[in-house]
Amino acid sequence: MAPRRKPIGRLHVLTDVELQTRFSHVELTRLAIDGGADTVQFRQKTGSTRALIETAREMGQLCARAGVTFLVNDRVDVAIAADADGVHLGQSDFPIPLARRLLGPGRIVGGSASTVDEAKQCEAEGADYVGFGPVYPTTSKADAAPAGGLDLLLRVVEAVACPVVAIGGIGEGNAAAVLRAGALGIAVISAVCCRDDPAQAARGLARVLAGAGGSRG
Ligand code: TZP
Ligand code: MG
Repeated sequence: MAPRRKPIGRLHVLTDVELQTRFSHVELTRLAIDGGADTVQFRQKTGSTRALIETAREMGQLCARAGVTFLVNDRVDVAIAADADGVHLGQSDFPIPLARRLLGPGRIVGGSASTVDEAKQCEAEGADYVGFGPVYPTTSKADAAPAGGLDLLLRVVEAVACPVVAIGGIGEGNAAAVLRAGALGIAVISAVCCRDDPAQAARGLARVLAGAGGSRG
């Protein structure tokens, strides 16, 4: 298959149907795209593999039609089956080098880090970007590390050459500060998925990103 690396994107919306139950993953994908998200990440920790693949395929089609990058959290198998643009892998997920071997250079492999050392390791293992967080306190991830704040984000940005996407407690009020610290972009769950109007919420974040201009990512 020809390489077709999509952009990593600056506004990653992680879809979640546990913190909220009004919208499905597919509906959240539509709303996020409508609001200007340039990356959608399918994040679902439970359910049958078949159901995950089915949902991922639907999400991927919506994203492809809109020119939006589509990533799958944790599951390299689901990403491959759904022809996703890439995966996002945590510290205890599928190893980054193996994911790269399976996905090739044309797909995105992102890695989670909550320390400078983890970020360096993600990059050394071949990650295309580092998802650093939590930057701010969050209740959206049960086993999240303590919030690292802007200082640690800044150190991570300086420690790696690859782009850093910041996550954890980010919303319209603090997104600009995160970008000023050098993040390429932001990844959010509750600031979009748990809002009354997720599309409108995404639009607000997209505006902050547009206002912040380019980045050091
Ligand atoms: N990884 C680090 S913090 C976090 C993840 C998945 C949760 C982010 O959720 P929110 O609601 O944007 O704080
Ligand atoms: Mg994970």
